[in-house]
Amino acid sequence: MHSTCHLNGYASEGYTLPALGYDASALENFLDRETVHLHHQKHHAAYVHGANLATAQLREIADGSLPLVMARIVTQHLTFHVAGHILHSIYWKSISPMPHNTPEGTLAEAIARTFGSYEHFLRLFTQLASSVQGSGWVVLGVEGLSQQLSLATLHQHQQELPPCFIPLIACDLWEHAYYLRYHNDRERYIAAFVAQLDWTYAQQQYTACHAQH
Ligand code: MN3
Repeated sequence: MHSTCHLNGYASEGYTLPALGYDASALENFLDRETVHLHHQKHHAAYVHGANLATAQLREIADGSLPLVMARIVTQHLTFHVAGHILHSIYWKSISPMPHNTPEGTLAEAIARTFGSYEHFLRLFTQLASSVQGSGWVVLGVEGLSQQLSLATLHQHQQELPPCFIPLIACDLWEHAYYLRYHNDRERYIAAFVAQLDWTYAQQQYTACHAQH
């Protein structure tokens, strides 16, 4: 049986908000300090809190402290919040103040093999990001069964994502991610995100996934 990929660096007791890894004002070329601060300390933190709350509620449903009929809605809450937490954790690692802006090594080879070239990948990624309606994400990931690179567009945080999909690069397309600086010009935000891409984490994650097989 195949072992499953895991997200590097996030194993912990319960769900915890990871540190940004850089100052909230360090991305000024891309995003203002207020956007980064609110996004991390309020929005991302709320998903962490929601994931822990839903986990505790499931335990209480199981022991009879809460009504059994709540099980379905609470698991839906759990999925929503855990997915939000995971994607935001990847988002903060997808960008950096001093980005390694070009993929290298085995990941670069896989991108060229899968999409034709890095330029073709960027064209596709940008188009998919632009095509998301309402709140959602565009994600480059590894499909865990066949270990192929794959692209996904998500509605909210969790809808339209195949199972066993390990995200490498994630672009948040919810309005809270960009509205203070870019207002309704999401295209400009997407282009700025691509310019700020850092492939360091994606390469580590991709290598770790393949090392398990
Ligand atoms: Mn967000």
